[in-house]
Amino acid sequence: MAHQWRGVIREYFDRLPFSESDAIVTLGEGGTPLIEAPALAKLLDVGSVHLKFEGMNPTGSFKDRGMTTAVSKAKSSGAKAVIAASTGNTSASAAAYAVKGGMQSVVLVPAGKISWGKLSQAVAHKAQILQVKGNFDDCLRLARELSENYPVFLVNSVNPDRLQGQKTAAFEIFDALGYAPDLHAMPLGNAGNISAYHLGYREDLDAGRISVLPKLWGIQAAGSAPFIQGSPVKKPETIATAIRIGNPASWDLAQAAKADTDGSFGAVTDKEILWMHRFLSQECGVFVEPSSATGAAGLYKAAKLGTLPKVNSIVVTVTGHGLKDPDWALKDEAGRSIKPKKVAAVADSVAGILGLERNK
Ligand code: AN7
Repeated sequence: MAHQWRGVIREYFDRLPFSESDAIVTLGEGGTPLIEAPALAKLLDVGSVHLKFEGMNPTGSFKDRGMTTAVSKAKSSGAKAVIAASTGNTSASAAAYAVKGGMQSVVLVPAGKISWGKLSQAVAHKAQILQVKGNFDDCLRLARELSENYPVFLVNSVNPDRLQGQKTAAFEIFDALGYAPDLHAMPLGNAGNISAYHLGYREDLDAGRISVLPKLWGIQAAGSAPFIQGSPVKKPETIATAIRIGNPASWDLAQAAKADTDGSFGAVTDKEILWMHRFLSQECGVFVEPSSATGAAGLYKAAKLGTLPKVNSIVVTVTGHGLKDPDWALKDEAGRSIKPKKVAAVADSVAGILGLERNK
């Protein structure tokens, strides 16, 4: 019988604050693959590692899970327009879901600091895009202020409906494995995602599906690491533009996630991020945007330092697709651009270049 995944609201209807009279705006998000990564397990010297590949969502990032819930609630409340501040992925997602829901979208992005893949999505989905002279934190302050005083509905993760949708990733991991991992790592930016996983695993615990919460690890870019510094960072800098955030909105929720799960925050340099970005593509077959390699990079750093706790199973969320920000894949470790060789269309000469010997 034909079956198609119906998106996270319908798949987890009984665990989300929705009723039959609510509008459901969906693009079929969720149901993303949980991919075993033995090469990473070997690198970390643990029993198993699975990658939750959130780049497989309809707009190419984990944001779609929370966007279906936030935009559905906006639609149900009669909103005509939604607004979001974004380092790129939220704007792509908000723009697409607004179109699906028949609404206008307004997105505020830091000028010159979002990848062109993400910008192209917001343009394609006819968002009203404004490049703000400032960073993400300025964009979010503006978006909040506008939504408080004008008829635009805020769909950033400070909107609790976002976390409701995003928590479904934790449910999916339990449903796929039949258990919760011992440790779960992810990149940490505005802190919506780690807060949502905490919510999801907590509900699994309270429902008796799992007996222990996975240790939640949130990893930041070293130049943009307020959770390591212990206070907001005024001028965040990193090549991982998705997580170039100095003043995370879900500060308290992230602290609670760490405390409640015996978790940890960490930071890795841009070089460490790019190293893991390459490792995931070359050894695991999973192409992610650089920011998305941050969680795995933090684990590898801990393993090298001997601070990775003795655990058997690990899940790493890789949050966005490699095609979002593909320039980094076209550079080698020294930063030189990689240009595939041009050849004449002659088999023998191509074989010679490839170093192949003719079959006997
Ligand atoms: C690929 O799009 O904040 O800690 O405005 O795009 O929940 O913020 C994106 C964040 C990780 C961090 N990985 O997650 C935005 C935005 C990717 C991201 C994060 C983001 P949070």
